[in-house]
Amino acid sequence: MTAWHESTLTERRYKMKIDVLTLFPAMFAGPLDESIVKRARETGLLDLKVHNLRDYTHDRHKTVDDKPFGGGPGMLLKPEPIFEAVDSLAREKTRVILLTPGGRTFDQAIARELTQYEHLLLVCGSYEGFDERVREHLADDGLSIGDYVLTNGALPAMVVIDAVTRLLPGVLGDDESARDESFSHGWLEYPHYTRPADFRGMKVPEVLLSGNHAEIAKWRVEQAKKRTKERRPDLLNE
Ligand code: 21W
Repeated sequence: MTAWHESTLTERRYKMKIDVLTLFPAMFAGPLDESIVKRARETGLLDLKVHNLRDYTHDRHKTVDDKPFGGGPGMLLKPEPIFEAVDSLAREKTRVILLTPGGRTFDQAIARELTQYEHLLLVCGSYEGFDERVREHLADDGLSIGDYVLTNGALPAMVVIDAVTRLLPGVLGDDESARDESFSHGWLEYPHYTRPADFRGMKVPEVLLSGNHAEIAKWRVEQAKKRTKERRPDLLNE
């Protein structure tokens, strides 16, 4: 089978579009202009644009928040600017995702799932969060990155973008991708060492210097299991 057939049949879709809606667009300068995400953007595999929610207001003060009906502390994001922004940015195939503490907890399986969409619109939470009508009528999904309290959804959006981008076809080299697959079997990684074999009296385990590849493979599996049992027993029952 020729290379031409291969690439035709494996149906690799190139270029993902990600739009981000946030009150803090300046936070996104830096993390997404470095490393692998930078390369993905430069090679055209990722088309990323960050939009300021305030640009979708119409009043003089660019108001994006208001008090909750029924009382209580804090402010909520008003629905109008968010609906207007999503109406203007979303297209037929857009997946609209809220970054919100009450969302599904983001993990590697969700990252893989998100690579299947050609357009993501990430809407960052701020203040006490969203008016429920945004959740109910505008969003396709909601994501949290874990059980800790952040100031807003910008860092979570960057975490999602980073994790999804490196999974897009063509973003990692063949080497990196293959390595990645071999480590996604649910255990923590075994210990790694590089030269020197003796650094300030701290020695690399003898087996790794032995050249016995069967022994090395066995040692690595044992170490990975031991580590996982000690540090992440939750991974063993999945
Ligand atoms: C933090 C908004 C707390 C609202 C108890 C019940 C997006 C986030 C965010 C923020 C509250 C994510 C309250 C992990 C995060 C985010 C800002 C709610 C009142 N307390 N993933 N209700 N952690 N955070 N506070 O904080 O928008 S994804």
